[in-house]
Amino acid sequence: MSFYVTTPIYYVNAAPHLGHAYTTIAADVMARHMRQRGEDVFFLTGTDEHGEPVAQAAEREGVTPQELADRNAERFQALMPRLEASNDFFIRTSDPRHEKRVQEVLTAVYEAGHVYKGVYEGWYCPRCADFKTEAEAGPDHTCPIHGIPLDWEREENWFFRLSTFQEPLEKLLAEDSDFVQPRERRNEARAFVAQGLQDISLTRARLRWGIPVPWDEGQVFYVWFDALLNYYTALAFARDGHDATPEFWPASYHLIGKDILKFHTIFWPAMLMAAGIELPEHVFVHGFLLGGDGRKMSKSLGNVLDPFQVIDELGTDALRFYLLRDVAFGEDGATSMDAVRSRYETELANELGNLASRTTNMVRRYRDGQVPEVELDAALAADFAGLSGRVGELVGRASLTAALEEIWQRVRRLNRYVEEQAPWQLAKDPERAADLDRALASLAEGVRVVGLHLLAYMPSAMSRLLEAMGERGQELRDFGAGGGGGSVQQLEPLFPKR
Ligand code: ME8
Repeated sequence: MSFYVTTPIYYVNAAPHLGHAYTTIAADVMARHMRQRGEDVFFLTGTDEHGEPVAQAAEREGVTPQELADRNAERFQALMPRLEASNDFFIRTSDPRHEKRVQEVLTAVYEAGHVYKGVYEGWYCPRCADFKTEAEAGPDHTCPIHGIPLDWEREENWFFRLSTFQEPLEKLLAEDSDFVQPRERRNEARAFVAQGLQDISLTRARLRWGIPVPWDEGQVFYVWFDALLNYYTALAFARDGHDATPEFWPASYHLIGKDILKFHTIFWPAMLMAAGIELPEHVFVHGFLLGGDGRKMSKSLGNVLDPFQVIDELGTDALRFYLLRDVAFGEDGATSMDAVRSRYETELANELGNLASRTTNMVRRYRDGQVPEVELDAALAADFAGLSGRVGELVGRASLTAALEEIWQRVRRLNRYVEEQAPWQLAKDPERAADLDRALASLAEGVRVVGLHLLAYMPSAMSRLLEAMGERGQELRDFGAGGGGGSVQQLEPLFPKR
C-alpha cells in the first residue's frame, strides 16, 4: 500500500517560524509511522514562490523575486533536517518542471471548456493573494487575517467556472464524508459552498511574477492554482528517472492550517475535477498555535515561541513531543517556553527518561544485561492489548495527540509496574528469582513496545532507546510479539535534566 502525505508549501516572503515547523512535524510523524507499518510512503513539503506576497516582499527588500525566493527557500530547506523531517522531496514552485506541468494541467482545464474571459472587480488582499467576498472582508474592507486595507481590483482576466462544481462539491462535503477532517472544518467548507459558489480568477493580468498562461502570454496564473498543483506535479519529477504519479496519486492526506481551508477544500477539488484528475483522499485541517497569552502569535506582542530556541535548549525531540502533546492536533492552543520546559521535565525526563534508565540499569545489574526468556506478565500484557491497532487507527486519521496519549498511558503503566514489582526487593530473595525474571522481561518488552510506537514522534531519542534495548527492527508490533530475550546495553540519559 502507498501513503502520500503533504504539508502546505510555505511562502518565501518570510523566514520559517513555529507554525511552519508545526505542520511539517505532524506530517513527518504520519510519514514515519506509516513507514514503520511497511507502507510505501511519500512525504512532500516545499516552498510557494510566485505571486504578490513574494513579489511585494522582494520589492520592499530591493531584490528580484527569484533572489528572494532562492534565499528563503534555502532557509526552509535547512529547517527540514533540524526538525528531523524525513521528507522525500522538497518542491520549489519556481522549478521549471513544475511550471511546465502546471501549464499542461491548466491548459487541459481550458480546453475542456472550464475557463472564460471576464472582468474581475472586487476586493483583494495581496498578502493572502486572496479575492475576498463582501462577507469575508473585515471592517472598512480590511483583510481579516492581515488587518491591512484590501485593494479594489478591476482587471480583465481568465475565469475558472467554479460555479459549475456547486453540486459535486456539495456531495464531496456531505454529512457522511470524511474528505475534510475534523468534522467542524468540513462544516465550515460546506457553509462556504452553501452560500453559492462564484466563478474565480484563474489568471492575473498585471502581475509578472508567475507562470505564463500558454494561451495568453500577457497573463500569469493566479498563484493559488500554481501552488495547489504542487501536490500533483511534484510526483512527476521528484524521483529521478521515473514518474511516481501512478504509485502515489491520489494523495492520502493534505495537512493544512485553518487559514487556507477554502483553497484546499473547495478550489482544489473543483480544479482537479475540471482537469479530470482523481481527488485526494483527505484534507486534515489543524488549528492555530497561539502565543503564551492565548493571543495570535506576533513579534510585536513578544509572545512567539521560537522553535530554534527549543531545539537548542532541549532538542528536536522535545519540540516535536511538545507540539503534538500540549496542543490537541486539530484545535487551537497556546504555546510558551515555560510549557515546553514543564513537559520536558515532568513527562520526558521524569516519566519516560527514568523508566528507560531504570529498566536498562536493572536488567544489567540483576541479569547481566540479558533479558530473561520467560513468560510475560499477563496483567501487564492485558493493559497493552491492542495498542498497535489503536495507535495505527488514530495516526491513520491524523489524530496525533490522541495516539500519543494512548502510548503515554502505557509509559505511565510501566512506571507503576516498576513500583508494584519492586525488582530491587525481589533481587534480595533468591527464591523469587523467577518473579524477578518475569518482571524484568515484561518491563523490557513494555519499554521496547513503547519505544517503537514513540519512534515516529521522537526519532532520535527513541532510536537510541531501541538500540540500547536490543530491539532489532522498527516494525510496529504488540506486546509479546517480539520474541523476547536479547541483551540490553547501557543508556545515557535520554532527556538530561537542564
Ligand atoms: O499559506 N499555527 O503559506 P504560509 C499553526 N503558501 N500553523 C501555522 C501557523 C500558526 N500560527 N502559522 C502558519 C501559505 N502555520 C501558502 C500555502 S499550499 C498550496 C500554499 C502553517 O507560509 C499552517 O500549515 O503562509 C498554515 O496553513 C501554513 O503554515 C501557512 O503557510
